[in-house]
Amino acid sequence: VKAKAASAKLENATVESIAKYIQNNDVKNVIVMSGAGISTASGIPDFRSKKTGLYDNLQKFDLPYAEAIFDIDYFQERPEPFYALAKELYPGKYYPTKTHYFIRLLHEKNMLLRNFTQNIDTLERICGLDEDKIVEAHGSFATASCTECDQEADMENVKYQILRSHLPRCSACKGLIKPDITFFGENLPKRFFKRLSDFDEADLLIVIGTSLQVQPFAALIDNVPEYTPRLLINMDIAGVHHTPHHGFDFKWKYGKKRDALLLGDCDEGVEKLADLLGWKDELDRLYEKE
Ligand code: CNA
Repeated sequence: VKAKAASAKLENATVESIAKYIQNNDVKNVIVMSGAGISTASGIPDFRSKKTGLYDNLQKFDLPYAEAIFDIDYFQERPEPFYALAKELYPGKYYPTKTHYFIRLLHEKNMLLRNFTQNIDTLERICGLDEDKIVEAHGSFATASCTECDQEADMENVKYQILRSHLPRCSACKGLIKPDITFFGENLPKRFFKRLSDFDEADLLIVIGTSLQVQPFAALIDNVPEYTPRLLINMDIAGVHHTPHHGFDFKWKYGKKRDALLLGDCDEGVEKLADLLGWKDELDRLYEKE
C-alpha cells in the first residue's frame, strides 16, 4: 500500500520524476540490478554490444558457438578457450566506474537494499560496497573450486596458473579447477535464491547496463511490487524480448506512471540522476578519491 501511494506520486515516467520520488518519499529499499554494461567503461567488454562485445570477438578461440566459452559441458571437454579469456579479463587490472560508485553512494545514503549483479569482475567489492549488499548472481572470480571433488582452491595459485596460461589443477585430486562463476548449464549460487525475497521489499528498482537476456536474472524485473517504480539506464532498450516461457516485458509500460527509461551511457545516466538529487559533488568526490 505504501509503495502504491508512493508511486502514484510519479507524475510521469521520467528520470526527473524518479528523482522527485526519491526526494519526496522515504525511499530506503532500492534494488539495483546490474550487468556488464556498467563495467565497459573500465575496459572490460560486455557480451552483446555490437562490434565491441565479446560475442563478436571470439573468432580466435574457434568455438562452435559464442556461448560455448561459458558452457559447462564444453568447458569439461575443452577448457582452454575459457582460460585464455579468463587470463585477459582477470580481476586486478580494472577499476570501478562512476556507476559502481553511484551504487555505493546509494548505500552510504542508507537507501540500498541490495545490488543484484550479473557481473563476475568483482568491481562492486573493489569499489568498497559491503559484501552484504551484493548478490553476485552469476558468481565471481573471487573464489574457485575443483570440478571433480569440489575442494575450494587457493586463489593465489589459481591466479598464478591462469596468468601463465596453465590449467589450474586441484591440490587434492588433480581435477580441473574452475572459478566459481556460473556457466550456462549450472545452478546459480545459493545466495541468489536466498535473497530473492528482497524484491518484495523494493521501493525502487534501478536496472543498469544489462541486455536482460539471461534468465532467471532478467525476469526479476517483474518481482518487485506492482506499484514500485522502475528505472532502466542502458545504451539500448532492454527486456523487450518475449519467449513462450518468459513473458516479461519492460517496454510496454514506458510512458505510463511506473517505468522510466534513461537511454545512453550509464555513467552519464547516473551523473544525471545524481545531479537531480543534489548528489553530484558527493559522487564526484567519491569517484575521484578512490
Ligand atoms: P550483455 O548481454 O553483454 O549486455 C550489456 C548491456 O549493456 C547491453 O544492453 C549494452 O547496450 C549495455 N551497455 C554496454 N555499455 C554500456 C554503457 N557504457 N552504458 C550503458 N549501457 C551499456 O551483458 P549482461 O550483463 O546483460 O549479460 C549477462 C552476462 C554477461 C552475465 O552472465 C555476466 O557474467 C556476463 N558478463 C560479465 C562481464 C563482467 O563481469 N564485467 C563482462 C562480460 C559479460
